[in-house]
Amino acid sequence: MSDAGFPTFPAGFSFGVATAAYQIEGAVGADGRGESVWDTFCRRPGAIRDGHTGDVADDHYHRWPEDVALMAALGIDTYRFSLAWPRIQPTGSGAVNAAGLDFYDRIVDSLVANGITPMPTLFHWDLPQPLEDAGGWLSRDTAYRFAEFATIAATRLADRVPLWITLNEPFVVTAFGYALGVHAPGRTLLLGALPTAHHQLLGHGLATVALRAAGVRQVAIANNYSPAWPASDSPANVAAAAAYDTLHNRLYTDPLLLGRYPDLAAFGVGAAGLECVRDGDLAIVSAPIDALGVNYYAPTRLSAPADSTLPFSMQPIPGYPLTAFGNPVVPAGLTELLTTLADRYGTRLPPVYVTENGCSFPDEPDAAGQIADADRIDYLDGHIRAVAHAMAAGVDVRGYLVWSLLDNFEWAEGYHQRFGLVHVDYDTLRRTPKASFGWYRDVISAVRAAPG
Ligand code: IFM
Repeated sequence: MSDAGFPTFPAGFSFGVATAAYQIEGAVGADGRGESVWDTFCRRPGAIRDGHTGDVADDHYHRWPEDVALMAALGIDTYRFSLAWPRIQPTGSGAVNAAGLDFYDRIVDSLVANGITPMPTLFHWDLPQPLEDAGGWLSRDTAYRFAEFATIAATRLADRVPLWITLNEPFVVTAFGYALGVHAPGRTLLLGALPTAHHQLLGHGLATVALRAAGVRQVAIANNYSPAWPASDSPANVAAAAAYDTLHNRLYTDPLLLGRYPDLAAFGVGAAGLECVRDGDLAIVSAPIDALGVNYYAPTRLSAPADSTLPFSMQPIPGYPLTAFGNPVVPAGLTELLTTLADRYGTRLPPVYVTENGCSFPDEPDAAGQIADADRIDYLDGHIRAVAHAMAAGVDVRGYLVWSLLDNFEWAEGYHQRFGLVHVDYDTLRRTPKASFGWYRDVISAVRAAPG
């Protein structure tokens, strides 16, 4: 820990780590797993930096006992991971692959045996390819298939898993996957991608009902948020920031917590809203949830658009250190985000978990084999304090999960961004805890010893 003034957290506050299936598992052809959109996208020339794929990743599929042992050594309360839909239901509908369910069953058992609460995410972007071939999230039917998958997974695992997350970052799926084409499935529909926002949220709502029917006690969704900072006080820049805030932050949360879409007029979407929304959908989308997952990495600075495609343009944020990904390190942005959510949604905001927060740096072992990632320690230290500040301001935050346990496949960046507390040598798959691993372990144990 960095100093004696480290904040306290209430007893019961969860510290943990997060991962996602396609980023760590590898073994894409093992034991009956079906193809996902990411398998397909990785084969598209030029889609992924240096042609990397998730075929092997961290080989967590075979090495998970070692990874659970690492988590036990870290002393975490909660492990957030995702269930690969194509491993469990290879074509996205119909037949279930027993070997896929068995894999997650073993992991859940092992976590529980080690005193770690499993927190699964049902969809962290690896849509079964046959569903994409039928329209993917542009198709309303995918929402119903997702609820069916939720039933299958929860029927097997709900007895040991208290809190389930439906979707991870639906904004990224819509924006990167369907609007800009830099993620799978690589569509470039720009605002034509908006129906995928509604169909994902509908899928979330339908899955919420399905999970509860299968005995799940707590349901959440993990959205990524970014405080939208205008580049100046000029009305045009303030309007640009408001437009970005709507598209990134409000579009995926107003329907959940307020039962309505925000005004999308800035995007040329008329007063009637999204045409794909049917009567009764918003009641399904806004079914009560038990927690909101908040993923935070950095704020976004906006100015009036340079061209007419979108009503904003993104600007660098000067004056802060940068991660290897080029994200500015702004811990206060996390406090701002959490207090803004509380102000915006008031009593409708359920308890919050910070379900992802972390940073990539070019960590490599030194001559002695040590990975001295002081910049990650600074990052995490600042952001954990930022959570404490938000809690002191009255925000009900119940947990904080570091992205990520292991270095892993960072989507279009391949293996070039290392986010792990544990270094992975991609030639040997050897795991080496970085200095931040020991630091986080000590934070968790000190916080437990002195609850606030
Ligand atoms: O690696 C991703 C993760 O899959 C979703 N949230 C952001 C992380 C870092 O970019």
